[in-house]
Amino acid sequence: MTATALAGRARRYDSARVRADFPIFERQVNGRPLTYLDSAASAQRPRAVIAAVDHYETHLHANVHRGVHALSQEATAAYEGARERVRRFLNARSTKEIIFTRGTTEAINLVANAFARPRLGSGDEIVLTRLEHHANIVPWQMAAAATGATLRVAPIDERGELRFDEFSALLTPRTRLVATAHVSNALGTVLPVARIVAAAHARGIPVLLDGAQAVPHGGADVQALGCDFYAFSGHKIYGPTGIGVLYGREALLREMPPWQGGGDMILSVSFEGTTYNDLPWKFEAGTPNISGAIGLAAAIEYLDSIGPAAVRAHEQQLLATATAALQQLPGLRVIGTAAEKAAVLSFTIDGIHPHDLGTILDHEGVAIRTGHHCAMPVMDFFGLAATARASFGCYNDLTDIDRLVAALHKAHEVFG
Ligand code: C6P
Repeated sequence: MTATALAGRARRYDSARVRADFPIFERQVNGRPLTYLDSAASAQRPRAVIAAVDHYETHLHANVHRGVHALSQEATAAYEGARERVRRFLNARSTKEIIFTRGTTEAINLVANAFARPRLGSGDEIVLTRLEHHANIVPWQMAAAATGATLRVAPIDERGELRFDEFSALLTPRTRLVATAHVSNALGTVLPVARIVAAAHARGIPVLLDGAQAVPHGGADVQALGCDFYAFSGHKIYGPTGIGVLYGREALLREMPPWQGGGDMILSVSFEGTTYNDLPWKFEAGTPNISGAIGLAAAIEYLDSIGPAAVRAHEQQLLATATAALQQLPGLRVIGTAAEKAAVLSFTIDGIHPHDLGTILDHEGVAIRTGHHCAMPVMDFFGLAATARASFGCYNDLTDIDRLVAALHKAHEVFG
């Protein structure tokens, strides 16, 4: 074999090896090998993450930032080390800009409460898109209701792409914030976030990006994106549940009041008054999810060891193959056909309710998500109550697509 061929082979994505890192695939579901196509809801964990959490729980656990004893010091070092790992992953300038949260939802609520509410008044506007997950709608509705502000929603087209000109037209001197998904969870659409940030910043408007569905498919560079806030969840990038991250530009975080009070977010407390801790701890009241942060750092390390770009290229190949295969099936309609998509494939089949589809597929060992995907305005746009959604992760391969297609044929037999 030539050196070039050898190099080509080395570069080839070894999905079998990646899959072997995930012990969940050793089990069967309904007597079948597991075909897991629901990573957009929550991804599976590699052994490296399970081991990191286990090591912490077995050898290191104590509360952080509170003890002079050895265990507390070691737990603190591991927790703050995890923060530094996240900083590097996002290419943030400082760990002061990395706040651990319970997930994307809590990160967005933090910004809605501590950034938006104090700045909003009657007549002010927040601009969203039609593609948002409920987590990037409801906190803004609550903030608007409390302050007299209004939400403006940028429309999408039949492919599930943002109508950029109409989005731009919504940016006015009344706009206080743009909050948009980086990738749509319901359709997979990759939003033109660089253009969105540029258009908003040209008018002095800060931008929050919901990166829950973007980070698993290639990471995110907050300096390159230029956004002011970026949110993501650990469990969608092969880490634990109950841990997530808010990146915030330091200057903005400094100006923001804390949104929850309690231990660890203070420097001193008396009944006369309280002084708040420095960043990032000002926003982390109470004992944090220490093992979750450590597991998240291990997940990032794992993703980096495969290479986010390699994962992305592999998933794109799966998406293209699955889309072509599914489009051959009678009555199947792909919902969301944007030019640029992450590895999310939403579809309907004439005459079969998505929930029935999900149940039949489950009998075949194929896990997909069905329903409105916590994105009811997207469903509403397409005149649907629900879709079936297959989403791909680093451990999927062409066999999973074969099994999905075979299970869909089975559904046709049952309902045909
Ligand atoms: N979407 C899905 O199946 P949490 O629950 O806080 O980890 O993430 C919320 C969230 C926010 N934004 C986007 C774009 C999301 O996709 C999600 C979670 C899952 O699509 C569960 S509803």
